[in-house]
Amino acid sequence: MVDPINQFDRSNDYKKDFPILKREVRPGVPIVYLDSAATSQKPESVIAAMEVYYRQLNANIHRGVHTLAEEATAAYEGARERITNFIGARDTRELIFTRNTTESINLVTQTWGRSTLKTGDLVILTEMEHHSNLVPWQMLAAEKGLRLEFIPVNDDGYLDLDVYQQLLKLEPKVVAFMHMSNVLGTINPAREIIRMAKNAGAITLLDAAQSIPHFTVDVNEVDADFIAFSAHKMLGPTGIGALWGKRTILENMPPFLGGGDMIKKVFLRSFSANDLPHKFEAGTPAIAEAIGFGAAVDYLVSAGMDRILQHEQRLVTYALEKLKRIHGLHVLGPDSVSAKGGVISFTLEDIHPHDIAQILDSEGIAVRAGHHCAMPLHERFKITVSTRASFYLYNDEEDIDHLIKGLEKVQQIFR
Ligand code: C6P
Repeated sequence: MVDPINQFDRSNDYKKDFPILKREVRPGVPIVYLDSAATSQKPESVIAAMEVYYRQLNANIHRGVHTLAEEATAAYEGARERITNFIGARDTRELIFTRNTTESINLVTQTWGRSTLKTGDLVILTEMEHHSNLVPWQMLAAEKGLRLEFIPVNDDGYLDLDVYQQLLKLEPKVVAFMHMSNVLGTINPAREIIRMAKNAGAITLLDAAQSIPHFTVDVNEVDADFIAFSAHKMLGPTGIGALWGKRTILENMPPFLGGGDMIKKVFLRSFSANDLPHKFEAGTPAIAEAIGFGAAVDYLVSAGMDRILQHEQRLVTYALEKLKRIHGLHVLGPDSVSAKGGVISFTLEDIHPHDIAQILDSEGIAVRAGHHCAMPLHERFKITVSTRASFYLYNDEEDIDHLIKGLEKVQQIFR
């Protein structure tokens, strides 16, 4: 009998669905794409869905009564429905299209935060946050006189939940944190963190930019009040993301941007806001991108989220095993896959990550070098930058073998 998981691992049929993975970066040098945490590649079906919109359906939505407008609206709203289902939600009014995770978080700080929080209120974040879940809160804190506290990260790359427990005694109004670290790969125990926050009476925001693309996130199970994510990290196009929020909270929030589509009635000196989700979607939205986002979700559903996580953890196990043998290489974060997704950041002796990434690029290997928009986290580990390899369903062991060979070349050059 064929073991479906093993077969998935060895043959990796998914690669063939991604046209870009067939290209060479230079003649004779095929691409080895290990930068999916920055943005994922797009399968043929996503590219085709967007092309169909432009070739056959192109019209503005929610406005016209002509055939094209009706079909485009149905495709856009159909995508919203599929994405809503994908995260286990039941009500499409709770799924707001934004530009990306960053905009989703800013929507929360600028509407819910600005209208609800008061001077002296406490917001709990973590030391591992991406700048997207730090700077919007810092901006609001400066405007409203809020206090910010941070759950520390221990040396192994996990959040210190004992300190968190103590911080909760200070009665925070908000706990906002990332589900999976884009640097350490740590998968935080979201359900537990949210349960503790709720017991303390706080509203919760989950930055799911790196989790929803790679494993099942069910909104009912994690029970956050807000969840932010981006299409481009989950096989979809750039320029579109989503904010999911609990309806009772969204309904009481003031609108974000003002303009067309977000209104019910407009007078010269006032307006009334539209119903959810349109209240938060001002102006002509990213229609083709929403349709591409829907197609991306279809692809992920047919691949199977559990298989994707299993596959990536298998790759991480394989990669960690090989990386450990490289002298002078230090992996940041958990060295066990049980709480780690498909992200490995590391330092290699005192070789600058930009040099490492450049040499790897000469071999066709794409990795990310720098602070990965997490400067405070790097500071926590007393470094400024690192090199990061990240995986998705289209990667295989061969890609990792290329990475290891590339790193050996880096060492030879610097020796
Ligand atoms: N991280 C990375 O290379 P946007 O840019 O809005 O789509 O996503 C922002 C974001 C928020 N949270 C986390 C955990 C993220 O990883 C990211 C994006 C990319 O790590 C680009 S900096």
